[in-house]
Amino acid sequence: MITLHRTITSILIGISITFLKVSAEADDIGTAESDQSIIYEGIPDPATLEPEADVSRLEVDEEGLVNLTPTLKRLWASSTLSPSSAADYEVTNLIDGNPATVWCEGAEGDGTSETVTITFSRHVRVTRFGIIPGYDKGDCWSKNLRIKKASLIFYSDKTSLTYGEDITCEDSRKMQYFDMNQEFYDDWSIELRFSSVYSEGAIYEDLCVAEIEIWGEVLE
Ligand SMILES: [Ca+2]
Repeated sequence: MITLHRTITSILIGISITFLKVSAEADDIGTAESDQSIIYEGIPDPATLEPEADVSRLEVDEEGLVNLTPTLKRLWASSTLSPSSAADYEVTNLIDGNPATVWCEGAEGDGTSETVTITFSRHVRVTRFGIIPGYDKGDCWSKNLRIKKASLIFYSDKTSLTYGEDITCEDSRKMQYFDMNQEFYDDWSIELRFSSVYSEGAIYEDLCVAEIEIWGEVLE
């Protein structure tokens, strides 16, 4: 399902779009929060955790892969929808293990070109990327936009590209997995950039994502 043939040209265009987006966002202040940044500062190696430590999200699957999500250093979104009376849409909702809580983009338009950036705190090998590509709560799924296509762009620092892959999601409210094989060192990042959406039934022009998961192995 992953297209492995992303060209350097398209990647460079993507980078240019990033810079353009930064400029555009300067005009959007007041309509959406931006520069959302928080998160896990990293946790100890699972083998060294104290018994009372919360290891609930460090599960190991049948293939021996570790859920690397708790080892993330930073999670950042290019924009975030302002909270409503019903919920907030913070980027941390992407990794809280609850499909009913979501991150929603807060930019003008349908969310294409918006990004979520995941930065690692450890040297890891990522072999599987999982995503629930919409708002997995009641009829919120159909009322909001869902991810159709996105790019996973890998950075060894803020500007140095290492590789990229495209993914296509089903319009289906389940965790969808994409195989990959990429090492990341401390401070290396994956940028998730949305390129098209499903909009059938939507009454809000907000792209929402319920969860992401990153599986692989801790190398050091
Ligand atoms: Ca969630």
